[in-house]
Amino acid sequence: MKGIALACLASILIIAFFLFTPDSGGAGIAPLPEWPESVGRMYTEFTDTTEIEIVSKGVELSYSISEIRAKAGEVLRIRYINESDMSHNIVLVREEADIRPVGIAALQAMATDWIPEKEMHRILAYSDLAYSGDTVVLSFKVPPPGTYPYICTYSAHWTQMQGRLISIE
Ligand SMILES: [Cu+2]
Repeated sequence: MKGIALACLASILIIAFFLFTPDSGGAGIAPLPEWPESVGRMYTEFTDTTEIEIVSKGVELSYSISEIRAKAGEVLRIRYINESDMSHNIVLVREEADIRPVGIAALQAMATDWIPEKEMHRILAYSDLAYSGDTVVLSFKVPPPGTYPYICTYSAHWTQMQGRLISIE
């Protein structure tokens, strides 16, 4: 009987502890996600202007950096070095839902270097088309906090050739 009473008391104390312990932090700011060290695919340097280099090599449809973290409002300067065997570009769109319409429309936009004029409202920034061996530079102001996909719109590469710019406060 004494044992049961003690167990009850212990339970009440545990419940009371969780009920009355204040939340830690409390500022309402979600912590930034952790990024794996090994990926080597992001930049977190915060200066007024951040310059990064993105490279594509060989026949793979990919960017050497597929995740960029940058501060909203700063100028991000991307040097895109195309060491691959094909042409590529970098097109930054407003949201995930823009990838497909921009990618599909680009298939009929050869005359404008694969930038579809009718979908410009979905595009935030874009580079020149980089032919094999070319380096192109793309500069833009990092948009408000959020996630912005970037894709290659050359010849249906958009289905695989993607990255994400994560704008943080
Ligand atoms: Cu491409």
